[in-house]
Amino acid sequence: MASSRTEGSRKAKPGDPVTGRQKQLEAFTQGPENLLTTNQGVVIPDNHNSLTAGIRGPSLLEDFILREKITHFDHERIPERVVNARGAAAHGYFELTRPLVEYTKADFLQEVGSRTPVFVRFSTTVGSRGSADTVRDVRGFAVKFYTREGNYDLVGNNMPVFFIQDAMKFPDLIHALKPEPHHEMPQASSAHDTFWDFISLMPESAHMLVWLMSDRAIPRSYRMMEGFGVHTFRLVNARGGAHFVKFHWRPKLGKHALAWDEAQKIAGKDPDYHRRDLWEAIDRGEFPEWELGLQLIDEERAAKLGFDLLDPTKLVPEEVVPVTVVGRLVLNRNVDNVFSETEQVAFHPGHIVPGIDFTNDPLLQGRLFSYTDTQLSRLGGPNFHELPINRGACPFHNFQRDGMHRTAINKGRVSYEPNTLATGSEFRIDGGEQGFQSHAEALESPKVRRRSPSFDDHFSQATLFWNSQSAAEKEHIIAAFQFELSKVETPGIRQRIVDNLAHVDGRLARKVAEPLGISQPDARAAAGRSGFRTVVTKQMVETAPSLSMETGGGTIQTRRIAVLMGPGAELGAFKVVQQALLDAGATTKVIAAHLGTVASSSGQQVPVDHTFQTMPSVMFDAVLVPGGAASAQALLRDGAASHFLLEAYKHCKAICVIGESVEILRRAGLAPEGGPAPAGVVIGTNEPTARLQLAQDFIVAIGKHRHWTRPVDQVVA
Ligand code: HDE
Repeated sequence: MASSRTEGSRKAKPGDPVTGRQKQLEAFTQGPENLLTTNQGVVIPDNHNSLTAGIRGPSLLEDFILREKITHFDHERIPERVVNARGAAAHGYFELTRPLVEYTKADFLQEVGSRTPVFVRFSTTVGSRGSADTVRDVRGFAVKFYTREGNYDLVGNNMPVFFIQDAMKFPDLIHALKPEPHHEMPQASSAHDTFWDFISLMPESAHMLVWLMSDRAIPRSYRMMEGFGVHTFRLVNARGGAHFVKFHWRPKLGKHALAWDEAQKIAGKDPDYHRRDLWEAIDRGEFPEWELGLQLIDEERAAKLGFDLLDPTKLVPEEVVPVTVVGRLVLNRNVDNVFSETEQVAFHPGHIVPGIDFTNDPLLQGRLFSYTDTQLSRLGGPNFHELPINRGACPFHNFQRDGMHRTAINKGRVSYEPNTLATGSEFRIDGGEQGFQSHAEALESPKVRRRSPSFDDHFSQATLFWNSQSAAEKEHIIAAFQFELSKVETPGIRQRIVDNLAHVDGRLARKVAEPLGISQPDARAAAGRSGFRTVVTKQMVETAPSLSMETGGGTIQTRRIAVLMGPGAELGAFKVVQQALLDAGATTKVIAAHLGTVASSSGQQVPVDHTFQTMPSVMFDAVLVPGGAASAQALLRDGAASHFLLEAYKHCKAICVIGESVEILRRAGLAPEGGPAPAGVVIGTNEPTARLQLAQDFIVAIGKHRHWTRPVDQVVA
């Protein structure tokens, strides 16, 4: 029977009682439309006072207006997602830029230029709904395509591999990772004993661990984050021919991270940092964009990769199988209501369309029943597909009936198939080739409960990832391991981790162990533990540069630049630099000691956006300090102003100091006179002929995102 969506388009017959009632309702709703009513439509005369017996007497139970309001309020919460509870989402579209007819019959992947509406939800994994955005964590990257053949959900992460190989271990992983059950601490953090205890006994997690300790786990923005389907899927063409496929989302703005110290500070200063960033960018019309890239692999190639494509702890380096860009994802509309859309959206890796299929990845297989199951308790019943955000864009009809929160009004006496009594012919099964056809993979084997030996190599790709990082990125990974393990109270757990790490890289293990008060890493001790496999496979490449986030430079579009100003600032060179930044798509904000205006050296009143007290440096990508002796002196006298600049310096951000303002760095022992400027610090004068070059140098420095090689240990901030 038709859903209410299809019923809405049904032709009305004369005398149809429903049509009559609809007309009547339409006429009614024109009445009190701007007046507050109860849920039954009764106009509410007073929304401030309860009904009481006498002016100072007790409230009356008969006050249905008060009762309805409070009862609804009492039930406003639904269970938060057991994982990925904290999310931010937006609407947009996917546009195909390269036809995939050869590989898949999926309708939305056929015609170049075709656009499919999408809803995308980003999330952290471990924290609860009210936790902070910038914690060290894996980010969810879930995309719902509303295609003409049904909804297709690509429910991925911002890292291409996962902690475990088999769904059987997922509840254990999440129990270990979540706050410890006796005191519910720590929130949204893996830095505690139970996580590392479990992980130290699960060598298959080694690859994911180095990703989690890398800068990938602290993205600068959702807009600057890659996405991955993680599992290997299949594309199936009209002839039934299949290819394995790995999905990649590549951000147009480049992939960038925060500094760890910065991420922790932002968690306090603005816990909504990532969701605000996404919201504001879309609000300003700077629509975030990603390319969809595919790695297409035939069976023959798959057999030669040296690892099992069904193992979700492995990735296929782009250097081995290149990524082909086939489309773009654009997010261009913020949600209207977070609960109705971001909260109630129900993703499911099992929502697929003809032309896309699963593989036997045992982690993926386990997800296929879990996601419906979780919605049953989270969204309260089996009709969550009727919620507006989850409804397919194409008609859907079947004989499923009733249940909690059913909104469709199914008509007629027939709710079974086959039948001869239904009046329409639209719900037939035609028995032909139409619709979803599973890839006819040949299967004949005994039932087993055993891990495939082809999954046994737990470390080679962790080593590949480590070897592919820049020197600075390696230091960040070491520091992250040290940070997390320093929070682990049980020395034996710390020891097991570094023993395992010795199988990834000897130096990594030794450096991590240094501040932990434990013995030297012992690879043999790790290898002797139960469940440990010492299989090492030669990888097809020794390093994969695509795994590093450090690139030569890129756009500065949408970057936020702080301008530190004191009274008496010279605006000449500053104005040229500011204009160049704006032309390149960045924004500037003036920060000063107080709101209102600040007077320049020529007496011009410059409007102030924020104060040093209320807007910290961690909210910006770079800092610009105009010249002028009086301004520089004022900034030097103001601890908050100097701290602002030094903290940005410590977080390796691009800095441009003009004229006398260089003194702020000098006083802190940075940028000594006569010496070369530190990496990413542009020192300029007010000299008119040098202004354009100054602006250019600063833009290049911002484009590099961070200057991680800058020595910062001595910086007090
Ligand atoms: Fe999920 N996962 N997951 N997961 N997952 C959920 O579903 C689960 C896994 C991922 O923005 C839950 O609707 C099991 C891998 C994302 O709404 C739940 C297993 C990957 C999101 C669930 C996995 C993911 C979820 C919680 C192992 C990366 C958020 C609420 C078999 C490819 C989607 C919900 C959103 C959400 C179960 C493994 C990604 C409980 C059992 C691997 C991005 O059903």
